[in-house]
Amino acid sequence: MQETYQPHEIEADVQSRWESEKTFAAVEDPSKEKFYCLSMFPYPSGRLHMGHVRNYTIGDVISRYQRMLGKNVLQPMGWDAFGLPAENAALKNKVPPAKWTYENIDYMRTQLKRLGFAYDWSRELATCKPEYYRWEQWLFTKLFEKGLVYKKKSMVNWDPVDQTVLANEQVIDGKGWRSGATVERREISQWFLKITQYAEELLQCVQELSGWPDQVRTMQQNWIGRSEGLQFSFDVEGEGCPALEVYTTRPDTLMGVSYMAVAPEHPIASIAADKNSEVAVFVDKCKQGKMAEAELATMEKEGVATGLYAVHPISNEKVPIWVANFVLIEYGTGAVMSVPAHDQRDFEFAQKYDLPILPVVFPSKESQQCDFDQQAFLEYGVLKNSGEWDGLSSKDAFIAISKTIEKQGRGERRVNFRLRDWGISRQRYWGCPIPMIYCDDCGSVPVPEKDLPVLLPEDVEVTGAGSPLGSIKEFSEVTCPKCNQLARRETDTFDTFFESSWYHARYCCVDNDQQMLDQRADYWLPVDHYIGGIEHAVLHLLYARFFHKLMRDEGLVNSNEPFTNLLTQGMVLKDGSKMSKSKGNTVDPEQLIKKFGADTVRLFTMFASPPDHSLEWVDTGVEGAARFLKKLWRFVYQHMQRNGDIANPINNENLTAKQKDVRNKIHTTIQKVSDDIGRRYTFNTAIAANMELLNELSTFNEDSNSDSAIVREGIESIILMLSPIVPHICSRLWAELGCETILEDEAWPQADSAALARDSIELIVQVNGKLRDKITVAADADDEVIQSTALASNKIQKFVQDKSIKKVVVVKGRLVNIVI
Ligand code: ANZ
Ligand code: ZN
Repeated sequence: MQETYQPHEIEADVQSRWESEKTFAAVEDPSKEKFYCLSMFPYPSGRLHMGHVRNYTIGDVISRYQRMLGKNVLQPMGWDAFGLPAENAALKNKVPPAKWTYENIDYMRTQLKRLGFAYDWSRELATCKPEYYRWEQWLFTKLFEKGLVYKKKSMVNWDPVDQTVLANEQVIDGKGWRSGATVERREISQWFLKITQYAEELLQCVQELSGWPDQVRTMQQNWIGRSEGLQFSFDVEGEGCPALEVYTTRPDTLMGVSYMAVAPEHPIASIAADKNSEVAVFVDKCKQGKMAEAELATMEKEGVATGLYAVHPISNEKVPIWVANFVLIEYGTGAVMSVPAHDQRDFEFAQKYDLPILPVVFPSKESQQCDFDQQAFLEYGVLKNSGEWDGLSSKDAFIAISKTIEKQGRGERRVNFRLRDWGISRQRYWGCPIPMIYCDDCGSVPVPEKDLPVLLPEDVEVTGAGSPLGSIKEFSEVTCPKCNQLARRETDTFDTFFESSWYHARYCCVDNDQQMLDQRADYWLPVDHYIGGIEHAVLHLLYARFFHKLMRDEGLVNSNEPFTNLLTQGMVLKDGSKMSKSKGNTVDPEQLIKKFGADTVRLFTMFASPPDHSLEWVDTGVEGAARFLKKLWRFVYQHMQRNGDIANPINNENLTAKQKDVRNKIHTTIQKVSDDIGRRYTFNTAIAANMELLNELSTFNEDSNSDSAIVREGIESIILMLSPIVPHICSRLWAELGCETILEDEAWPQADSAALARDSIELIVQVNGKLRDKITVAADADDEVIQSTALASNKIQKFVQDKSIKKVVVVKGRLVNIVI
């Protein structure tokens, strides 16, 4: 054994053994319990960053630990390879996006291998390859046949100078990122997937995802946003004006309506704009600014009166109709009945424009408070100022008022979801072509199965002015599959969330070129543990859950949900802010690996904080991790110098007190670390416990063969326990110890109960504070055992006899006091 720790030599050697022996190739074996561990695959941006390293180390620790528990583990890796950055890079460097992407993949693959992750590389996939995306094209055509796909007009960001559609992230302060031109909103026709048809099931199943963080479950629920309410119409005064349909979750507040508000895109706004220039100006202004939903909550509420009036369905009074920027055209009916006394947005708007505030719901409990001059009262309560409904609770009034409106034939109660259908068309080049053909006679025709995949031409020049696909005749000019006349191919591509929605399933059978999925998917799925960033808590996870259900309904998988357990890692920070290129505070993992080796980098990222917390990067922390590995190495080296690779058996009976103490430490550490890694996922405390154990072993002199046997037991335990985290050094040390097995085939260590039980100890027993006896119990006996041992003593029995016992106080390690 070498005297000094040489990480680079060791890591290269161990990795080449893993590769040549295919140590981590996963083979389906129905006789073994499977464990599918998946880390979110990276976008091949060029280089790994610390966030990747941390995420993938977490996944690797879980995978390797599960393998040691005897599970049949699958841990795959691949590339989320389509997307905008490739197009931007192409523009900048004049290389085709495909070339840029493939080069990045090669580079990052080498980096991942250098970190020693236990991936089954034979299952690697890249979503930009036809072997992959052909199957999502195929599924899309199936969904089209099922009516789960449709086309409708929807708004995009239009750059009038570059003549191109911009992604949201390409619009900076309302201007095109390249041209600087003011971005316009344009309506164009796009494809949608009917995710709303699965809204109820997606919501229901969230409740069963007990292996997910509560925070993520709540975010999913809020995004789906189920609400129960009443949808009904108000008549509108004036000739030719259609009735105004609204959706409300608070029909109990109907008598408090003081105005109506419609979205700027609502037909009534257009009617008013034709007659009234002030309305027209306002509507135009609203259409320009694109509005993220988050902004809506905080933005200044603005509006303008249309001059039109609705008629209240109960009081028959005139209610003014306003156009307001806080009403969304996409939600509900794009119009609301405004009740300023009970809705905060309506309240602020009413104050600003001096509209009446009519309270109709009042507190029913003392704990509730209201001050209608200050703010809206949002809670349920008791009705007043509401005629025949006065005195009813909000709940009862909800039903009673809804019934009245339903009887009038104005509408009905219904369930609404915030969730919108998923717009999947992107006017981008570097994505999966949407497999549709437009024919003048036949309309939209899906590409027949025999013509799939629709190949994306890879050797193209990107100019920034629109997608190049439109001008490539060989791509866009086709014959109609139905009538054979000249037709046009769709030149839009899928939203890249499409690819990441089903890669978890494809890993199970990447080599199948006949089918999207086969029965191997049902062996591995669902994913047992999924690890990734919190930034994917809503969209990616929702789309992947949706796709899983689509695939299930297509008979491709038999599970309902894709991910049983979810771990969302925290951010990697430096100097208190997120590591990012734009802030210039990144730490390059490659440099660190060059300097210290992969194990040190892995150790530090796991030691610095628990995985779901943010990690504050400190350079000295990495050095500390390197020092610990050196110390471990030296300790094993010294033991080997004294003792060689002899492994003597240990007989727990014949040990000295000191020896028993050390064994006890070893085995309590095994217990703790098993819990830290297996249940709590606190790898930092697992590492700390091993450091402590190593310290304890270091203070113990090896004076006899049985001393050495115990030290060796300690060393073996540390190596096994740290092997998921720092696999290279552990693998080598294991071999140095002369073990015949390879470390990767070893089982997780089990705590020895004989070693866990401490020696017996003596306790004083008092009755009413007076010493009456002494008892002997096991050192780790719990209070119950101590109490019953004390009460069973003959001497004590004499004092207690038939008197009733008020209480028994146990002072750990010292005494028992019985109060009678
Ligand atoms: C009257 C009312 C009175 C409302 C009241 C609330 C409180 P959720 O729960 O998210 O479904 N609303 C409906 N459509 C809207 C749109 N397109 N843009 C903006 N707001 C809209 O919210 C439903 C409530 O949000 C509806 O109930 C409506 O305001 C508003 F004391 O109607 B409510
Ligand atoms: Zn045709």
